[in-house]
Amino acid sequence: MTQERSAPEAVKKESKIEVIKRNSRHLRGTLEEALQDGRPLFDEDNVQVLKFHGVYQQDDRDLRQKLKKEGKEKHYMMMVRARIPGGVLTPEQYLAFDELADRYSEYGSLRITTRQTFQLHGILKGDLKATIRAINEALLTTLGGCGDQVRNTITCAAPGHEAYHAEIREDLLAIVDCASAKTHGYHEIWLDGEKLPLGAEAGEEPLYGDIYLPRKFKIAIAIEGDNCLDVYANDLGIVAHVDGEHVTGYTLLVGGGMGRTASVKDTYPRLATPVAYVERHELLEAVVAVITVQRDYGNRADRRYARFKYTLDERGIDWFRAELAARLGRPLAEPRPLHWQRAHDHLGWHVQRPGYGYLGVYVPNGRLRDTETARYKSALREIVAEFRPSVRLTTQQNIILADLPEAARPLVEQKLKAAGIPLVDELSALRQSAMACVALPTCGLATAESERALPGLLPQFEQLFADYGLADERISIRMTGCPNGCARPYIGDIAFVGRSLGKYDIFLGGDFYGTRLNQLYKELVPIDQLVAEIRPLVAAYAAERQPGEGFGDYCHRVGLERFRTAAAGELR
Ligand code: SRM
Ligand code: SF4
Repeated sequence: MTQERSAPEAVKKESKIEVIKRNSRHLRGTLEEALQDGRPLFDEDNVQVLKFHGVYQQDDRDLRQKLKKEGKEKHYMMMVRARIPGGVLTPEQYLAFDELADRYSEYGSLRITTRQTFQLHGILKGDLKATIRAINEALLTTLGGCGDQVRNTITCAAPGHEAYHAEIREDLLAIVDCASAKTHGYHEIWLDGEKLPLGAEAGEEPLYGDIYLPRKFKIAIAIEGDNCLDVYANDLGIVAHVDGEHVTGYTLLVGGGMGRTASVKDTYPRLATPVAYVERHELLEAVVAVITVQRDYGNRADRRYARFKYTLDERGIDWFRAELAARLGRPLAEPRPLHWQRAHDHLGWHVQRPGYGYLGVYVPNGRLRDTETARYKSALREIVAEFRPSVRLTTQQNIILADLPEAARPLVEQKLKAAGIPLVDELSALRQSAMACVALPTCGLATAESERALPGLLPQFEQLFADYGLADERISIRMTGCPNGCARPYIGDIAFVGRSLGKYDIFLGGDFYGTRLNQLYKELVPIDQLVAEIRPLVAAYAAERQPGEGFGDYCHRVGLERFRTAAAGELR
């Protein structure tokens, strides 16, 4: 395995965060002391170290102004992100999270993320240790939820009885095991683990070394034909080729990423590029080699350019292929051609194996809570407690209840209906594929609403498409509260990217299969004009589309310029 460091380029000047990482003694920082200091917040160095432990320091942004006026400090609270490889949970683990949300989250909710894990928002500093301990007692961790390391590794959440499902799971867990931080500091801080003797930390991180990766690193394993998880948005995308029963090998794609900064013009989203094919037994070695290339060559001076995509674009894909081949000690095989037949989430009832099925349940923006109209949290708790399904969180923020006996299906569906939770046939195609990131009030980077805004927009868009006889069209709408792209907006048919409170940039022309970046259509559009801005394009699409052509494909084919330059109202 290629874990030794090959000579890195001379690093010009390390960014502040690199220094914090280096001084943290493998992520210990002064967290233990800080947890005892009675203050509601952590200092800046510990805030950075905490991310590696799966914790973000936030404040309730709804309260900011009021507290400021009253001369009080912000209402600090933590977001805790678990690491749940492939989104798979036992019923006991699901119930443990459900209870943690009741006990410690100020919002009383659980949030399924676009990388198929759970986030708990609104955890006060004084409850942090108990929360993290409880997650570990449920045999899960938060280490690797965030920070400059390999993040939650994702895969298609749909279960199946064919051997390749188990093989992919095995390969995913091997990657997770190998790419997880090994620091003992996590156990020392949160689980009262015995402390290592001074200096013994030196060899703790064979893969990451003292300063971990230059930036976050995301890995996804898709199954050939099904891009439900947006494989092209990952630093390392892995596509499993199957012969119907077994995995025959994997195609590797590198350099995907969504993040951009609106004011920094040379930051951009990028689709991962296919670079090589590996046999199944070669996968782990290849994954480690790819990670080490980024570890050794990624930009450690300026975090804005530290993602793998910039390393690759700066040096070129040919350079990368040569570097990877050198690290593996053999020439690379060409990537296999990739074809996608589906990309929607696995909602509704599906046969899993004889006598058993799984039910994909739509969760609006991944937020599990009880409201006046839908009791997501309590209904799912009751169902999981009674029927003991295995639970799978999807990368489109939904939930799959797996291993359900067929006889349980009507009972489960009845419970969902009674709780006001729609089944898949009650949902428009548009709603099934819509996603919004968290944004306000917890995200410190949000410049606009997203999770709280999309539910108000969806009925208007449903009406718009219905007006043109397109109610059943599969169209992906994605919304984010800033350009960072947490709901992967730049590969949706339609995206609204928050720029300032109430104003969004509109992006159009991606495709439903997530294989093409969309284009900026209009900037800073007020939220109440989003539907009107899209209407002329929907009208033209309805009139001019080719058979089977998706909305994004149509926009891409005819070009946005025609609509951009049309006088307002002319095409409505
Ligand atoms: Fe994200 C930062 C939420 C998936 C790109 N993301 C953040 C933070 C932690 C804000 C912060 O740094 O203070 C957000 C916390 C909000 C909150 O209150 O919960 C946040 N990101 C999320 C989640 C919860 C969105 C969701 O609605 O589900 C997703 C959690 C995933 C997980 O479980 O690990 C989430 N973020 C993504 C994705 C999608 C993906 O990975 O498939 C992306 C685009 C892909 C990519 O990484 O390029 C993404 N998040 C970012 C970025 C931009 C990174 C960049 O390269 O520029 C940031 C900002 C940063 O890292 O500086 C960010
Ligand atoms: Fe926050 Fe921006 Fe990510 Fe939305 S896209 S969760 S606003 S960082």
